[in-house]
Amino acid sequence: MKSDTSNQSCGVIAIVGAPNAGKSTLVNALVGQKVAITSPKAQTTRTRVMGVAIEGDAQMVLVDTPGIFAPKRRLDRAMVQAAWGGAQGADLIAVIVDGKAGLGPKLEPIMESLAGRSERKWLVLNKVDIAAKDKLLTHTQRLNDKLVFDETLFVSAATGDGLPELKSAFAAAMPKGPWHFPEDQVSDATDRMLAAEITREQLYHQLHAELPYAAAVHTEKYSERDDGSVEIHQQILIGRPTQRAIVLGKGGQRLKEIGSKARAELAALLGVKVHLYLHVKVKEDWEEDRGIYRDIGLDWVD
Ligand SMILES: Nc1nc2c(ncn2[C@@H]2O[C@H](COP(=O)(O)OP(=O)(O)OP(=O)(O)O)[C@@H](O)[C@H]2O)c(=O)[nH]1
Ligand SMILES: [Mg+2]
Repeated sequence: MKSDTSNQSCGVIAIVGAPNAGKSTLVNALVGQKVAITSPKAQTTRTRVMGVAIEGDAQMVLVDTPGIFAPKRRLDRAMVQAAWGGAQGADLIAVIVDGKAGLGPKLEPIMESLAGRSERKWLVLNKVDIAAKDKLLTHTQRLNDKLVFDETLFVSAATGDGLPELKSAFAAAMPKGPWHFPEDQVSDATDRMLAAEITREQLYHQLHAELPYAAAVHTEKYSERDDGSVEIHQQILIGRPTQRAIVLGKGGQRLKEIGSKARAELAALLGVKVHLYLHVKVKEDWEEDRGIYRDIGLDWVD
């Protein structure tokens, strides 16, 4: 913590929006390090993750949330609850919108729910690198007609375009007060949680179709060896026996590749050598298992 705290400011910014808008990519870019996993598939983020960004004397606690969508399964309902819970009591709600997609059926209900909330709301149009300028302006107009935003900003979380401006604006909006987190802390997730998420990200990146939605990663053992390296044992939980062959791949090659990519990335993030052991387990009702929800960091919803 800095010795002179009198000039410090600190606040919570809730990052909400439809699935796939680029919320997690944006949080990682603002923090300057991966704290949340991302993928081209919708509904990647399952729980609330806090990323901590610093600019001058301001500390910003960015709450990345699961994309809010129409919940059907128990897992979906728990994710939606985590998303809205993340917005609770925030100093600022930043609504992240895919600048190419604009106001679609997935965003409409979110805008309606936001209308009733008293927090300050900012509009962040993301993906300006792939959105046509005239479309962006039309989207912005329509969104501002729906809801009064205090600010509208344009960024590309992928290329970094507009991010310095967004970060400065966020920093300036933070209330005076001491920092919540030590200077070197980038997220509220434990290394154990991060490890499970990094493996799950590889499932999203390396497997196609619907499988990643049907899978979860459960850490069975996480321990430090005497030489400082960490040993991690994880189960990849899948819902159906037929999915086992997909995760394993020919001769077990796919699982090996998932493990090797996840291990390398974790080692880089944690700064230590990592021994990662993965195995696939069929658990048809994992979505009804309270223990898994605790693992993921979600509250059980009835
Ligand atoms: N071209 C482009 N792609 C982006 C940008 N930001 C994010 N993406 C891509 O959009 C996809 C979704 O990004 P995520 O950060 O996982 O989106 P999210 O909003 O967190 O999604 P959920 O967690 O599923 O709600 C990924 O393939 C990203 O690489 C951007 O500024 N430009
Ligand atoms: Mg996400």
